Amino acid sequence: MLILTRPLPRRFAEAALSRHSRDAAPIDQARAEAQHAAYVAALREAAPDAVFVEAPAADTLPDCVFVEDIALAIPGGVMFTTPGAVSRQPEVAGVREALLGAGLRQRGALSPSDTLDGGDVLRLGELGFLVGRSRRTTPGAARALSEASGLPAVLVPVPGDELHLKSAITWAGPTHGLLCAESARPWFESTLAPILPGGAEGLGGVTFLTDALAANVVLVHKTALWQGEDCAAFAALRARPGLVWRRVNMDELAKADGALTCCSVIFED
Ligand code: CIR
Repeated sequence: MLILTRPLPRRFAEAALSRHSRDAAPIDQARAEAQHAAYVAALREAAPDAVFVEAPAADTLPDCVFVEDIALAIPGGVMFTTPGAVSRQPEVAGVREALLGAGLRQRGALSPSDTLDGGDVLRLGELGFLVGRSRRTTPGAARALSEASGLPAVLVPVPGDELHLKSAITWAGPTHGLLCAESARPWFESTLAPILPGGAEGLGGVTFLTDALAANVVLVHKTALWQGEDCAAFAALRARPGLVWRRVNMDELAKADGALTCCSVIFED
């Protein structure tokens, strides 16, 4: 296993893209750095066998901590994206250098007319990928991902005004199933469930969570990292056997629309 992260840039608090008003939600840089460090430490504890690769610090790229948007783990290697926000496109060079330097093989490529944020790519094991059609990700990107990975990549509109698909839904594996924001339940039932091969049941079912932030979990080996507000449905899900749940808090990064999956890329093979 190889896990990619990137240091929180010094200008994160002042300059990261954010859909929140900075007056209402100013970011505390020191607190964000501490939260990010604790997140990386939790990943290290969950995967003591993993090789950790840190892309070079880049203080001129305020969103570069969100490496998920830049590199996709696919069978046999890595596919690099062209992120949908122009200001984020220079992030790719440092991530590429770090991952190819660590020995990963580059697979596939987007056409120049396509963009893709990894936050829109949800891997569902051997079933392949769901790809969110968002403001950041174009339909052609799903075709390129399917070609590069040899797996199906099914395009699905993102719910409501979510930034990314994984802002509303992630998968905690076959024992715990899909975690979906309660606010996205109508979207799930009308749009997503009908196109899931085998339905939600084939993926271990779905649990709706009152806090959308909590619906974004990182699964590494048998540990699931989670954050946000708890609710009865979530507590019941965590009581199921099969995973160790570890709570981390990245609420400073959430002010810049970052959730847990955004800050790492996990290459399993
Ligand atoms: C952005 O707007 O691109 C960043 N401020 C947040 C990116 C979050 N990434 C993710 O959900 N995968």
